[in-house]
Amino acid sequence: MLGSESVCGADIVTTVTADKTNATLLTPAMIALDVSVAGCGVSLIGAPTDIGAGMLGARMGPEALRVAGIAQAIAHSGLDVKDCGNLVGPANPWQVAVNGFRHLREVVQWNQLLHDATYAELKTGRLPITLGGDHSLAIGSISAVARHCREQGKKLRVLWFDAHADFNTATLTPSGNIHGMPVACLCGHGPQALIEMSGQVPALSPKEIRQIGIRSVDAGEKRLVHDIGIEVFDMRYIDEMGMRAAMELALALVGADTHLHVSLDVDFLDPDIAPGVGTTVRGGPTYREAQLCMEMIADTGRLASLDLVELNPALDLRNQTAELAVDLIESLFGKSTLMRKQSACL
Ligand SMILES: [Mn+2]
Repeated sequence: MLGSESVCGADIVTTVTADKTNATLLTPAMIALDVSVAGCGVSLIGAPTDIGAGMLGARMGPEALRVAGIAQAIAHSGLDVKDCGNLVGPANPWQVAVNGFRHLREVVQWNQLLHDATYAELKTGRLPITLGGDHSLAIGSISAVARHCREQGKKLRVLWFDAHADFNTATLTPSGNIHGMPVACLCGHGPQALIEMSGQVPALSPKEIRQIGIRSVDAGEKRLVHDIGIEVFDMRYIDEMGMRAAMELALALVGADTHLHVSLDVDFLDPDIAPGVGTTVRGGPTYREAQLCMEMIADTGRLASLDLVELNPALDLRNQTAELAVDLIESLFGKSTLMRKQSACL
C-alpha cells in the first residue's frame, strides 16, 4: 500500500506501510524482531550508477529492487519505510583508466552524494539502505557510517558479503574499475578524495571488517588483505566449518554498543541462484546458506545500515536475482523460517 508523499532531499519520498490485513497479525518473526531495529525507520536511497563497474547495467538495480517489492517486504516486518528516491549523479562516460583509475572524478561525485544522503538519514535515527549501483558506492555509504559511529561513540562492525575481496589498488588492478577497490579505499589505500570522505583516514580499521564468501582474489590483492589483517571467511572456510561457524565468528563481540553494517554484493551468491550480476564466480553460498547469514544477523538485532549492490538487471532472468535479494532482505529484517520457539533452539 502506498501512503502519503513528502519531500526528502531533492527527490520524492514514498512512505510504504504493511498491508492493513497483515498489520494486526503478530507473527513470531515480529515478536523476535529487536526493538532497537523496530524502533527506527528504514530509508531506501537509490544510487543508479555503474560508474565503478566493468560492465553496464547496475544503474538499473534500484528500479529492479523496487519492482521486486523491497519496500513492501521490509514494511511487512512492521517497520516504517521511506523511499528517498534516486540520487542524481553524473552519467557513465565509459572511458579507459587514467593513472590506474576509471572514472575517478565521477566515482567521487557519486560517493559524495551517497555519503551525504546516508549521513543525513543516520542523523535522524533511521536505517539507510543503499540500493546500488555498483560496489564502489560502499565508499560513500560506509564512510558516512564510520563518521556517524565516531560522533556517537559507537563501535562499528562491517560484514562484507562478496565473492571478491575488493581490495585492489591502482598498481594492482588491471582494469582500473573502482568497484574492485572500496575496501582498500576505506582502509586508507586509494586516491585522496576517496580515502578521506569520512573526515578521517583511514575511515575504517581493518579490525572492524569481516569478509564472507570470498573466492576470487588476485595474488597481489591476497597479499595486501593478509598483511593488513582483515578477517576473511572464504568459501574454503565455509565449506569446511559451515556457514553457522563462520557467522558466529563474524558476529562475535557484536553488542549493544555496536553499529552493524552489512555490505551485500549480489555476486556473493552462487550464480546458479543469482545470475543477475556482472562478476559471477562459481561456488558461492546456496539459498539456505545465504538465508542463514541473514537470519543470524537479524537475531543480533544490531543491523543499522545496509548496501545492496551489483545487481545487474540486464543480465538477470525475469528479475529472479532481484526477487532473491528481496527474500534475503526480508530475512535480514526478521522474517524467520524458524518454526521452533526461540527459547527451544538455544
Ligand atoms: Mn564487491
